[in-house]
Amino acid sequence: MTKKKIIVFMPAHNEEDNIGGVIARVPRVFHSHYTVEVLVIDDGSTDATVQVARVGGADHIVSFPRNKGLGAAVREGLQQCCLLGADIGIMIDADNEYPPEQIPDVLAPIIEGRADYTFGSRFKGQIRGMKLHRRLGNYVFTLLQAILLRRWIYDGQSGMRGFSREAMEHAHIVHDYNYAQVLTLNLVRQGFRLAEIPISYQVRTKGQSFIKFRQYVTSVLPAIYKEMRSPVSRRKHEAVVVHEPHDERKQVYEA
Ligand SMILES: Nc1nc2c(ncn2[C@@H]2O[C@H](COP(=O)(O)OP(=O)(O)O)[C@@H](O)[C@H]2O)c(=O)[nH]1
Ligand SMILES: [Mg+2]
Repeated sequence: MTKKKIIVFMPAHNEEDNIGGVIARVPRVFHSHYTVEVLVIDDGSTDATVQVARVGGADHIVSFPRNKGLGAAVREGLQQCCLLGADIGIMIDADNEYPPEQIPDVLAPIIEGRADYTFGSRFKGQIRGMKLHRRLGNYVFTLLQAILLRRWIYDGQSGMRGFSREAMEHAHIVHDYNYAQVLTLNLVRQGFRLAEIPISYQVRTKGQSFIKFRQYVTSVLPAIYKEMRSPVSRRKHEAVVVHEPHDERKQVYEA
């Protein structure tokens, strides 16, 4: 039997201190029907990110000659996954904040055909080291998405997300600066099924966050407006949020 393919992709900008550790922690064999490959989207890094990724075992590296932004990098990651023949894609930040060991958990609802788009959810799981202002910012932007979608979500800014092939093919990211909110608004509005899986998160100990409050707010809010104004055609599924209970065995589906 020919195996299907999972591609784990990482947007990275100057992550030489972290990316090697993330790649090393990606589980390469966890499902008998799937192979696992690692793709790095290097967004014009000026440090040794590319060399560290290559030595660390990345199967594919795509480099932008100049920094374009995280939204552009994730858009490229989704397109490359399709070009490389992935049946499932999962993005994870290259800064060692999210747990690669939980990739199988985050992908389980997609592998089992219960969801098309998944988050590793920090706020349903465990968070270490997040500052109060970041926590509040996350609550506000998550609440805004919940209101716009009229559905409860827990972690609208997660940097660990899984995608079915169909979701990758149809995802649209309206701005280059970021993807977090507009991607969810876009996919859920199209009717893709979202599931959130609790994960544990540890704020980075090396390198620094790219987020600057003023730039973030003035970029993200207009992009959310633009996304909500753009028409989407709905998929065959009714959009539902599948809340994953901590015990995987007792699944509860909420329409
Ligand atoms: N493509 C791209 N990725 C970036 C940029 N800045 C940061 N990243 C990556 O995006 C991910 C999340 O960035 P980070 O700065 O940690 O954001 P935070 O976790 O929300 O504080 C990491 O993998 C970074 O390497 C950028 O300008 N372009
Ligand atoms: Mg980070």
